[in-house]
Amino acid sequence: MKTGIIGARGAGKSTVFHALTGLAPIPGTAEGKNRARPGQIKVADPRLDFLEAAYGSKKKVPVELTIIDFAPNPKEQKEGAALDPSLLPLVRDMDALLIVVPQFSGMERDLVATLDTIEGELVFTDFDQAERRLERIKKEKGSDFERAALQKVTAWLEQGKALRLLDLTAQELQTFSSFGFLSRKPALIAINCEMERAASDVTDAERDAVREHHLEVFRLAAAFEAELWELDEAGQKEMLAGAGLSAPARDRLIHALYDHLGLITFYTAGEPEAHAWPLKRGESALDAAGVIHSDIARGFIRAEVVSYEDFVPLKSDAKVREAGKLRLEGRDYVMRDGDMIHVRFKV
Ligand SMILES: Nc1nc2c(ncn2[C@@H]2O[C@H](COP(=O)(O)OP(=O)(O)OP(=O)(O)O)[C@@H](O)[C@H]2O)c(=O)[nH]1
Ligand SMILES: [Mg+2]
Repeated sequence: MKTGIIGARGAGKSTVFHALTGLAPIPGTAEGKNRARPGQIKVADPRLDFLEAAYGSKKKVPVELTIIDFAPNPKEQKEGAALDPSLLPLVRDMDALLIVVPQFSGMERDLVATLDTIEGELVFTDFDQAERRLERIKKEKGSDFERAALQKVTAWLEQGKALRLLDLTAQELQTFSSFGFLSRKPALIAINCEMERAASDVTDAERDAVREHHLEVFRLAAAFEAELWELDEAGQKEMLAGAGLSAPARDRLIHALYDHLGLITFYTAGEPEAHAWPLKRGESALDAAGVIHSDIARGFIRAEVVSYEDFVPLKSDAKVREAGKLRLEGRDYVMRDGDMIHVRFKV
């Protein structure tokens, strides 16, 4: 899961990255691969802590989400634009976007207007890409399906609408799988504000405007939260409470990402390690096996599943079996949030 941060020059993208990952921005101009800097957020998970304790696991492996900070070239990124075009190949590779809208002293931008501008930019970028592709395959034999799909897409984009809002068939999605259309990516809006306003709610009008685009929005005070990394846990709690916040922004971001991307968590737990894994809602036991290891998916025989709720009062595999709470499931079983799974497989 890779989420890339975009937004206007100086909107506070690198400060948001620092706030979320604890990694300070690299000074100076970056080049090549270094223009995309990854940072990890470990997802805090009380269920995983419980499993670690119940099994006496030697190791705990939480879900990690990857956040990417890009280094835009000020000569390439136009004033007010959310993207440096020379970064496009890197941004197309993201699973989701985090769009930073600045509302701190010295840089106040109206949410709705900024969102409209950025959406327009994403739509135009996709339109341009689709048009170029159409031009290239215009006379190619055997490209009828792709041509028709691209025409459907360009007709939609021409109306200024994001691809997020367009129904595409499974086959069309397959055709576009390597395109990385920007206006199709799930995106979260992060309003980067001063500490005093971090705890205030997004207004109904703002939320409605955002939802119209099928997006989600939350507030954070990036500069304030970046400073938290210098304190111990107790100090952080105190600082957050002082600002009227119950949790750091990274927790709120994770919840928003999980909701917005339709993710669930499943577990593999035992004495060696207690491991949490992310999965898309609706995916199967076979998909889950593939997330763990491709060999396990290839040799899949069946899955032994117990739900976390059933495990909690029993606290051991033996008791789970005794109580008849262990289920045998096939490859098509649709995984549920909190499932603990043991895959039987042969290679
Ligand atoms: N007061 C305040 N200042 C901030 C906040 N976030 C960022 N800034 C300031 O805004 C300036 C730009 O922040 P960056 O995080 O470098 O912005 P950026 O979007 O990464 O900038 P580019 O990568 O150059 O486009 C810096 O001087 C930050 O200190 C904030 O929440 N509050
Ligand atoms: Mg930056």
